[in-house]
Amino acid sequence: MPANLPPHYHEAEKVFREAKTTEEKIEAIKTMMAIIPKHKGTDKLRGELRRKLSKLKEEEQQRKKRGKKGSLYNIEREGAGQVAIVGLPNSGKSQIVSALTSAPVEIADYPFSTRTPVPGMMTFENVRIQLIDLPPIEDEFAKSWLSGILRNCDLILLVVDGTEEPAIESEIILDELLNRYKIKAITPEEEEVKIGNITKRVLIVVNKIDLLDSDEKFKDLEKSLPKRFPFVKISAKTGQNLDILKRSIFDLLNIIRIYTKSPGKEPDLKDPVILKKGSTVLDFARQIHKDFAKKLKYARIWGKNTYAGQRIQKDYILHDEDVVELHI
Ligand SMILES: Nc1nc2c(ncn2[C@@H]2O[C@H](COP(=O)(O)OP(=O)(O)OP(=O)(O)O)[C@@H](O)[C@H]2O)c(=O)[nH]1
Ligand SMILES: [Mg+2]
Repeated sequence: MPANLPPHYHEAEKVFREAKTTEEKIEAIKTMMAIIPKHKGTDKLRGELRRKLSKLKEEEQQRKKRGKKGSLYNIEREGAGQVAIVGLPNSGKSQIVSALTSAPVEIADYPFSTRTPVPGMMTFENVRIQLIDLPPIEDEFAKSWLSGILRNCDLILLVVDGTEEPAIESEIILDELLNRYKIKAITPEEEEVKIGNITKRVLIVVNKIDLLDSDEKFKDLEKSLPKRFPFVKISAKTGQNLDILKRSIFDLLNIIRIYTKSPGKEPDLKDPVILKKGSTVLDFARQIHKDFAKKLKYARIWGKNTYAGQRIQKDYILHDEDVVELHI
């Protein structure tokens, strides 16, 4: 470091060292560059400052880009699961979200009416599940942020128009998911894989069945799909089979509801703890409090496969709607 730097410079350097944000750092470096005397002895230092400044500017730009995307289109997860609604234009995606939630979606008889993601909460029994209305899957403008939402969600509803060709539409959407978004659709029986292509469970929703007078198309659908994906046929307009749709969404989320109970008291049936299918008593305790998990000795259970109050060990695998009393 050259010895002949003015005191101002060292002050500016201190500001730089203490700066917390990239913006503050950029300002401090600019000040340092303005103060530093320009001669041979400071050549190296000035070069370093210039490099630092351009790196910081780049960082700042990246951050701004991310911030913009994040604040507009990153949908924060709420409730017991997040479900992305995917399909071709006009298949009724927004109508479905409107029928199941109170989200302010736009429904229109022209294609590409939805341009941005709109989240809404659906209630199934005592759980809330988040649905996200999305633009049509082939919307070029949505590609950059749609990818993030599709990769993040827990389940994809693949909505097809029952009055068109549901089998062909399903194939097109499955292809788009794989080729454009690198998402491999899997059936409930298949294992999720975390390496390579991302895998997601899908539920095919054949919509607008109020306009159909035969079941012919479902036979086609079953026959022509490459795998046996689960499907439900509904009318978002008349509400037909929406209860079945809700139950199917819940089932495919692979979650269970566990109710907590304190000794001698009634269980709290309104506010279940949500866990992944296959979770143990220890996982449940961990979810409630990490100290609980450490101190847990045993638990009692009131469930479908056990007798009332049966004592169970920490590695016992829980089932949907079990009531559990933890003993520490
Ligand atoms: N008869 C009938 N019409 C429906 C049904 N669901 C949706 N529609 C109609 O289909 C048209 C398209 O519905 P939207 O929900 O806007 O379709 P979308 O898939 O969200 O369309 P984009 O946002 O453009 O991709 C509207 O005119 C709806 O009223 C249904 O179950 N039955
Ligand atoms: Mg729409």
